[in-house]
Amino acid sequence: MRAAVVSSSKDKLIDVKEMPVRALESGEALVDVEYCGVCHTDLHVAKGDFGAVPGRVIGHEGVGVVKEIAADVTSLKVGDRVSIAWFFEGCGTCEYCVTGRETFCRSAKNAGFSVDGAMAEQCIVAADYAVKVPEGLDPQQATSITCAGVTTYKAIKVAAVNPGEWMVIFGAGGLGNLAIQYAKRVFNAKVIAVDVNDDKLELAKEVGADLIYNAAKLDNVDQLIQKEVGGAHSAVVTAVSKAAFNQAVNSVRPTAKVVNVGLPPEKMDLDIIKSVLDGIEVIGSLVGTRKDLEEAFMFGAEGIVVPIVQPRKLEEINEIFQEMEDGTIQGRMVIDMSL
Ligand code: 8ID
Ligand code: ZN
Repeated sequence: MRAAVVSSSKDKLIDVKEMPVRALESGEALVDVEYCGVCHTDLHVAKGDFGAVPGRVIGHEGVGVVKEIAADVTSLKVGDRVSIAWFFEGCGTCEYCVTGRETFCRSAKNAGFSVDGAMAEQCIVAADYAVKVPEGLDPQQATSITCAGVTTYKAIKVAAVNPGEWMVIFGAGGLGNLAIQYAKRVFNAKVIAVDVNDDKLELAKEVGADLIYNAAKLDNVDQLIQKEVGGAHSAVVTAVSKAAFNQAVNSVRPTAKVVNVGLPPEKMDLDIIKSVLDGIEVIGSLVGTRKDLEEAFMFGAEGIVVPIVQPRKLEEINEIFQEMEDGTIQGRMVIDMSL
């Protein structure tokens, strides 16, 4: 099978090459991958931001059809359409797994990082962890919900926003565009989008943002948000820049939750006095559970949330990463394995 593999050469991030497919073991299923979205996390993995993983097949916004199951698998059958997400498998027995916090399982496996992922013609999954894609949801759009959608849907739950409250979303890229849609159309919040790129902000407006700010053109976005709405009730930060995390804390009103989602390999500055006097909570949020993904898919299947996707060839992965670095992608690029 053809696969996108983290390169060990310094000249490029990814090698597209032939890989063998091993035999299935207990509890596993073999999936013929149809599509796989390109998440900024794949770029972090390829660059070694979480530790070098040369030889690893990347990809965790995978969607495909089950081709084969191990003899003991009962949760999937041949022909089912399933997703391949970053949360690939948990231990199933630890305090996190048994209390609805399975993504924090200390021995969780992550597709495209600690185990081979979905940016390949075929992928072996842990059958009980491969969430089914519902009927009526376009498989290409489903890829975006498999990571960008579920991650932002979950982050908004963590932010505990109430209907009619202001939520500020930093970063209007692959995750941010869906964060705006979930915040607006599912949680009924009023949404402020902040990005450094006018095209992304235009698209943010089209999908429902009430207010948009370009942080590259205005150097006091946080103060503008304080002036305009009295500070947001909560913030979700998907930007890949420390500056946005700092601005988020300064954009919210007292007792707000600031939910950290983006993964720039940097440290944020947190004013201790402000955090205490204003009762600000800063919380990390990591993808979503299988149940969160099932819910996030449902809003896609019902047409309430509509991912913006563009099909690309597997061989274009290095160019797509360059476009991601340059900030020129609108919505999500999706590898179409049939191209
Ligand atoms: O579970 C998680 N927490 C999780 C799941 C999936 C992805 C976290 N992530 C992480 C990714 O690893 C990445 O660090 O979320 C981040 C965003 O992923 P993405 O949405 O896939 O990336 P993108 O499409 O490149 O969008 C990033 C946006 O941030 C904007 C860019 O213009 C782009 O639209 N941005 C940047 I870079 N600097 C900004 C700034 N200072 C900014 N927006 C506002 N202010
Ligand atoms: Zn992702």
